[in-house]
Amino acid sequence: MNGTAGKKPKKILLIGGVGAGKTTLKQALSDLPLIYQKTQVLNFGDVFIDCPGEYLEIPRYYHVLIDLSHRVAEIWALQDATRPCGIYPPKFACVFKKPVIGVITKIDLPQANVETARLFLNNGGIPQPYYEISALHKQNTQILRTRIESLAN
Ligand SMILES: Nc1nc2c(ncn2[C@@H]2O[C@H](COP(=O)(O)OP(=O)(O)OP(=O)(O)O)[C@@H](O)[C@H]2O)c(=O)[nH]1
Ligand SMILES: [Mg+2]
Repeated sequence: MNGTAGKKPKKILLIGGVGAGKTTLKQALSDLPLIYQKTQVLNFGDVFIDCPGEYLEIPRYYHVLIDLSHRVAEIWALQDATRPCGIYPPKFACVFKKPVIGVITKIDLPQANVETARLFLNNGGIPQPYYEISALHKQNTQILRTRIESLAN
């Protein structure tokens, strides 16, 4: 990761529904090829903890996300802008004792509805402002890189 050489980056937990774009965002920010591979198990990287979307979609796994949150500096909560339903229960972000940062993904797609995605994140108790990005086209991702670099300081 640029700008973090010699420093130990603080970790980020990526949460979001199945297909929200967690792994693609991780790849984009790690300068890895953008290769689709369904996340089947927890993945611990230097910066990101990436988990299967089922951990958010199936309430009996919530405790895993809460346990993982203790290992990270902040949580990035992704919302797919093309998904017509919200995935975060009301005020879900309040269960974490770490900052929760909202990231709206897939804004490049014609069917993306960013306004609705904002409402879903807001309903989940995730505070604005939100990062609105396309990981696939690396649109607005530079600001997230800067965020990671600031965490490493
Ligand atoms: N157009 C577009 N497609 C995206 C974007 N981000 C991810 N995708 C696509 O959405 C699909 C799912 O992306 P993943 O990154 O695997 O989603 P995930 O959140 O890791 O999903 P799970 O591992 O199932 O939890 C892939 O086909 C990606 O290429 C984006 O910003 N724009
Ligand atoms: Mg994944």
